[in-house]
Amino acid sequence: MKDILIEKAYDLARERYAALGIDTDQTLRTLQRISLSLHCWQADDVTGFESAGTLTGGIQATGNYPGKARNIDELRADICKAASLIPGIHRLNLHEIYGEFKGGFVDRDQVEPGHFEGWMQWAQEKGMKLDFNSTSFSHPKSGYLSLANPDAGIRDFWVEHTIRCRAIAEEMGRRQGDACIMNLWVHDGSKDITVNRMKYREWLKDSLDRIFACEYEHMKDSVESKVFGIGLESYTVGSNDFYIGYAAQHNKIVTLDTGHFHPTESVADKVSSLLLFVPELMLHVSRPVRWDSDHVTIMNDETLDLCKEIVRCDALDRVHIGLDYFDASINRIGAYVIGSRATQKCLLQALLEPVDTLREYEAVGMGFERLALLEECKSLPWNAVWDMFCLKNGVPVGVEFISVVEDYERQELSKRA
Ligand code: RNT
Ligand code: ZN
Repeated sequence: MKDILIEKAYDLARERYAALGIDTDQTLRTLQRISLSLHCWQADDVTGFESAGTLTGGIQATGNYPGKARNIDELRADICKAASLIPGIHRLNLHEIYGEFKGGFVDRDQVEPGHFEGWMQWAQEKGMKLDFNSTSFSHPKSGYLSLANPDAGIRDFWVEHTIRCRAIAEEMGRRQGDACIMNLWVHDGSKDITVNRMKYREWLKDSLDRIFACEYEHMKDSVESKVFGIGLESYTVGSNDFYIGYAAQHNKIVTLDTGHFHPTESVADKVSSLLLFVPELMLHVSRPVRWDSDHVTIMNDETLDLCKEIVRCDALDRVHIGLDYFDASINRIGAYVIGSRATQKCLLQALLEPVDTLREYEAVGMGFERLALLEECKSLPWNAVWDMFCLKNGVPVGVEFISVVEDYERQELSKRA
């Protein structure tokens, strides 16, 4: 699209929004400051570089579209390509199984910051900050239970793993001069009716207490619940209630994965409640289709509502926005770009909301006016502001990124067996 057309459309949009008291120039500056935490695992279907084993832990990447990243170099190239099509400066969210093990096998209770030295250097060169995750799945000792395993030896193994992951996150945070968030999600659960639900939760709580015993300065802990995993349908040790209680008591960040709740539950509505009791939130923005399917995030009502709640709570500095989906059925770089840009479009619309006026209406019971304005906001020219954001950031505007992804597929991805 011609720059002049984008500028003209933006000027008109600026006036439309100004009439409602919204300064779009300011909005662009605010959006510029929001970094997404891009999940490294979309490029290779959550495989990582530890072993070529299968994905376990109740999660699944479905599809076999060609071009999956097979090694660190390919993964890094893919992430750079995706990042070049997403406006703004973003973070990278790594899992422990993405360490640089240089052909050797490093078990999870042996991992060290040195295995991420290459990532830390690479991230610094690229101007990307890192977040981190311990990895309980895809390992012979995973079974159905890791940190909540009745076998003390297995619990100790995973406690040691997670303690080491926190030390890695601390090193990442120290080096990048900005806290690294380490997310803890374990798949622990049971396929069938469980009659000692309390016992496993006691073990999980005890393991967490041991893991968090050491205080760090440059990393922050977040804990992620879910409803159920595949093969673990009847009981999840780390449920929502469990982690909300734990996080509130221990001042930890709660991770809200948008696929980890009952399908009609509003994740957006959790933001204001949680922020009264826990310091910060981490999001795993995803798209559940009938279950925690991890479809590519799109600009749907759920994501829009979530972003609006963050802005309405004035909580942009307390909510970290990560993505978590893994679609192996389409071009994986395209999947990154679609999901990231969709999340940013939702944030933009949230920032463009005339919330002061809406709140004035609400305060005096002007329900019709509030609903009318909310409806009108949906068709205001936010897309002209979005196009300007892309233009200013030097990334393709509108559909232009599609052909860039196609070229990359022809030149790079198609050569991967
Ligand atoms: C699984 C959780 C978890 C993982 C990633 C790979 O249901 O959402 O966050 O998707 O850590
Ligand atoms: Zn998640």
